[in-house]
Amino acid sequence: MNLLVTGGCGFIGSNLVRMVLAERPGWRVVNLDKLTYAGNPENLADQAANPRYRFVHGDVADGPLVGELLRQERIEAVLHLAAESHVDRSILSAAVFIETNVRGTQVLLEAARETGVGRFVHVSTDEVYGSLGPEGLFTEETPLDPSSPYSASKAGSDLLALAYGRTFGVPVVVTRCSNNYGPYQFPEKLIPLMIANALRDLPLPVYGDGLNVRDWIHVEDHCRGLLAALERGRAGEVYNFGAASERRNLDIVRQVLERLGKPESLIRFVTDRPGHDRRYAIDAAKARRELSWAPAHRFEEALAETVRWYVAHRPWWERILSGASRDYYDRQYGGR
Ligand code: NAD
Ligand code: TDX
Repeated sequence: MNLLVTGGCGFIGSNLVRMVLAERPGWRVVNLDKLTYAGNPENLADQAANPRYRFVHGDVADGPLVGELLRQERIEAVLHLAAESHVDRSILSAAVFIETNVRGTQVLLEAARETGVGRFVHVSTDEVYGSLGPEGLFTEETPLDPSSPYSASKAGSDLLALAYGRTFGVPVVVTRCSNNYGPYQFPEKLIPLMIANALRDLPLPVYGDGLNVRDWIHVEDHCRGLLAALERGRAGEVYNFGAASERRNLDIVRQVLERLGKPESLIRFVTDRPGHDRRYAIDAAKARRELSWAPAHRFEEALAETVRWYVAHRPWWERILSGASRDYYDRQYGGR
């Protein structure tokens, strides 16, 4: 099988490429990644010499490049992860989210249509459903109601993917997963940011009252779900992934501090994120039933293991934080 992974140098993509190469010995993986601020080839340095792996530096929105790559590599399946992925950045500057997430997805779908790929997994997010109140879960039938430019761009790309399925017969599967955590997550997202700040005795910026709820899933469980969707998903269908691990942000921040032996006085309540969704929670019954998928990690143990990973890989995140992302950090948190 010749597989194209887009965004393979990011957090989920790099975990996924490593898993595929280890667990699907007959597969060849081509990784198309633009190497934005979030793309780090170091995440896959251990695979650079693998003869079944090829990295291509390029933009998913570059039509001629994408078409040529699919033909030249005889791509049979696509796992599309490339995206601008951070809500706060989409609030500061939305245009690139439309360019990559919406237009980039359409360009890939068009190339998949032209070359007749056998499966196209579009990797989306539970954020397209908007916010829940205190009760209830997102199912695949929940209406789309995105709150941020990021989630609106993901909802737009989901609809394009499903439309390419209906209109042109592209065998598309859309997946919507809850918040991921684990190794190689860019230290702008809640868990790695809080670990990196706590380790440097810097303030931990908690938005609003800290009582917003996210439904956490370990990145390996998500990656296994994506493989299951690729291999067993029905074309034209949507599958939610989640691990039934709802936690309040403040409780996670406290757990991180406790694990690191740092004081709660590092917590700083800062201005809330505009349009901040209150609660996400996933009903993953369809994926369990149809894909024979189930998450394997339990949150508290896996969070402890994740904290240990960031402690052991301090040079990895320090290199990232010392670079261009510093400017973003100053813009996002500077006035607070
Ligand atoms: P990430 O920001 O860590 O990685 C994104 C990757 O895409 C980077 O390597 C980046 O260089 C690449 N990229 C960005 N624009 C590109 C372009 N125009 N062309 C080619 N490559 C480009 O993101 P992530 O957290 O790994 O998320 C991956 C996917 O999973 C995204 O589509 C995201 O919406 C989705 N998702 C993420 C989560 C989560 O909790 N992180 C949850 C559900 C869904
Ligand atoms: O500094 C912070 N302080 C804070 O309180 C940051 C960065 C976040 N938060 C809060 C906001 C959210 O309630 O923590 C929660 C999680 O925030 P993020 O890590 O930014 O994730 P979220 O906005 O929930 O989106 C994530 O999950 C779904 C990913 O970034 C998306 O790519 C994915 O689609």
